[in-house]
Amino acid sequence: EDGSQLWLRFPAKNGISPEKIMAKGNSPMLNIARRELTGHWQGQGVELRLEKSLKNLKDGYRITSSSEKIVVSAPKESGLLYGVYHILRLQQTNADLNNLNITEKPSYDVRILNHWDNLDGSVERGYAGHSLWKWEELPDTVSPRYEAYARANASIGINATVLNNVNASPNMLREDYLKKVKVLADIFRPYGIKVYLSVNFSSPKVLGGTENSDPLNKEVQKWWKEKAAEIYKLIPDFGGFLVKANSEGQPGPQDYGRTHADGANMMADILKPYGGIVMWRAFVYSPSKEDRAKQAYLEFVPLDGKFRDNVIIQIKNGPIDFQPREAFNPLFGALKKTPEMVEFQITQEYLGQANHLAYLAPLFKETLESDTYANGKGSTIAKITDGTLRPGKLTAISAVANIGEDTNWTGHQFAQSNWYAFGRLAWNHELTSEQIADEWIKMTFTDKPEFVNPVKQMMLTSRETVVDYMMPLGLHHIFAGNHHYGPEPWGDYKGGRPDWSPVYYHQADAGGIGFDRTQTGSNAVSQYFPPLNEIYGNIRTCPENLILWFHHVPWDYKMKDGKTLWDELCYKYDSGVQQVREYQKTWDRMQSYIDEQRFSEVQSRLKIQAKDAVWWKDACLLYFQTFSKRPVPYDIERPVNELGDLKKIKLNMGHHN
Ligand code: BDP
Repeated sequence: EDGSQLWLRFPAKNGISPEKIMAKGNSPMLNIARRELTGHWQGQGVELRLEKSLKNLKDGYRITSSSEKIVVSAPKESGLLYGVYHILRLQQTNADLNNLNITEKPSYDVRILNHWDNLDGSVERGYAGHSLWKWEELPDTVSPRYEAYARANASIGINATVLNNVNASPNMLREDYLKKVKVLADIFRPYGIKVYLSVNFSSPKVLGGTENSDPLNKEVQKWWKEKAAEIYKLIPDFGGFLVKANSEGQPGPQDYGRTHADGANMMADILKPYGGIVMWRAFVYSPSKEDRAKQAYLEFVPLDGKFRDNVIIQIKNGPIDFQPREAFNPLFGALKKTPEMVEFQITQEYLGQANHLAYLAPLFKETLESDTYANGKGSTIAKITDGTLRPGKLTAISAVANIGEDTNWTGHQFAQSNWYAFGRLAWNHELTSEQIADEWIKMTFTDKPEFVNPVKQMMLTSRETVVDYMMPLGLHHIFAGNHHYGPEPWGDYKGGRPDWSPVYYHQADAGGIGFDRTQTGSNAVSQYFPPLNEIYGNIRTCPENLILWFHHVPWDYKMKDGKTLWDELCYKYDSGVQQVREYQKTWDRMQSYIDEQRFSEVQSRLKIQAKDAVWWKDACLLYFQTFSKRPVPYDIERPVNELGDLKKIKLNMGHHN
């Protein structure tokens, strides 16, 4: 039992006989639906019915049932396939299959994974082994995992994938690579998954030998046009481009004095006749005096209204970078005319990578449910991005994948739940974290309540636990420089970019700690709509879980529970450590309910997590204590490390920033 089956553990016995499936047509997609039913469905007969009148459901479907028959009806075949996975999920979680009356419509049109996979097989911020894509073997050798990947995604409603890193190699667009991409696209297509590529803005110059890659240069436009024709000839349903431009050293339109809109529109015009889209990333910041958290907003708000309608701005959930907790990105809602999509990170770059158990649905939900107030109260990020408040626009949601060639796909057995949770929320963002965890546990392990309940509790609290032992109360980016795994709050890379140094983010000094983003500081609060600018800007009303994100707070500041800030910080770190110890106890009690292999793999990773939590707590408290000059409250665990020793730890996990 190695976890390779993910949540797809349908009964081993055969399913119903082919005669009990009523479906017209023989397309590859319908045949997959049939195969899943004959392989695994053990209930009443199933009718799959295409119904044009249900057009409003898009990729969705209806399910009705009696004891004799289940009817899945949908406007498109993709809906029928998703409906089949829905009933299989119901069967697997032991739901009552009679008298069903279900209507499902996806929250987003494009539900997309972003792989940060390089052509050499490495994966940027990947912690589950090498890339799943075997570029050197393709197009001739086809790994069975390509189809398994497509099936897993289809089972949760993911319908799109970007195959390569946003730090894109121009070579991705070379003819030989496109032929490899075509093979993957052909495998994914019957599972309803479209392929997209990250593109390097300098591709025309690098590959085509044009003088430059200026988006207004006719030669450059011609190159892209021909490239698009070549791509669509191979892959007629190709989805489009994802672009990281003028960000962290990547080339972009600004290299030629053009704007992000000039760059995005040039590509959008070329993809438009084919139905392709451009996902243009808002993750831009430069080493200027301006607070990094403000830069995307400053860059993109003036361009609102200047983008083509097949451009969508892809925005990270927070304004810095996938931290355990961030305030939401103020760009959400600020663009009134331009479609916006969220970019989450499933791979746990900043949440303990593949060693720590962190169930991320609560983080995803926290963002989606954040009220931007852009159109008055109730303007949640979910409603801004799903079309409710911006009707008639392209809708999409994305996340950086945590998938690699590891047998269990994601490194940590529990990291599978984050892939699962993203897919489920992309399909229906109203599902709760608890519902999703409940399904996932039952499908992945067992439905015994003695297992489900404690494990669910552990999952539901796990992200907050990571926040507590790493960066409570709104602290952020105090990771060791290149690998983003362990703590380095003392990091001060003199001579380098200030906004890559931890001391830039926590600002600890004798007076207190935290980044002043109020009017007396960077005034990032002004980028939020009223009343949020006031709420965040006032230390008395700012939510305490973001207090050090928005304020420089005196060490003796009285928190709502009456403790001083310093004591509160100590208790938070300690509670993070204690929680992980509880998870170890919880997990050890679960041994008899599941297989030995997955049990012991999780057990040994929890040991690492417990050690790391202490490492974080000691490093941060001992270091911050050099400023606060106050004792660690006497009833919490004493440090077991010396600050000097912790400062010497160098992990060999090299990376650029
Ligand atoms: C950061 C990563 C870096 C990515 C960058 C991005 O550290 O590897 O290239 O984001 O999203 O989180 O472009």
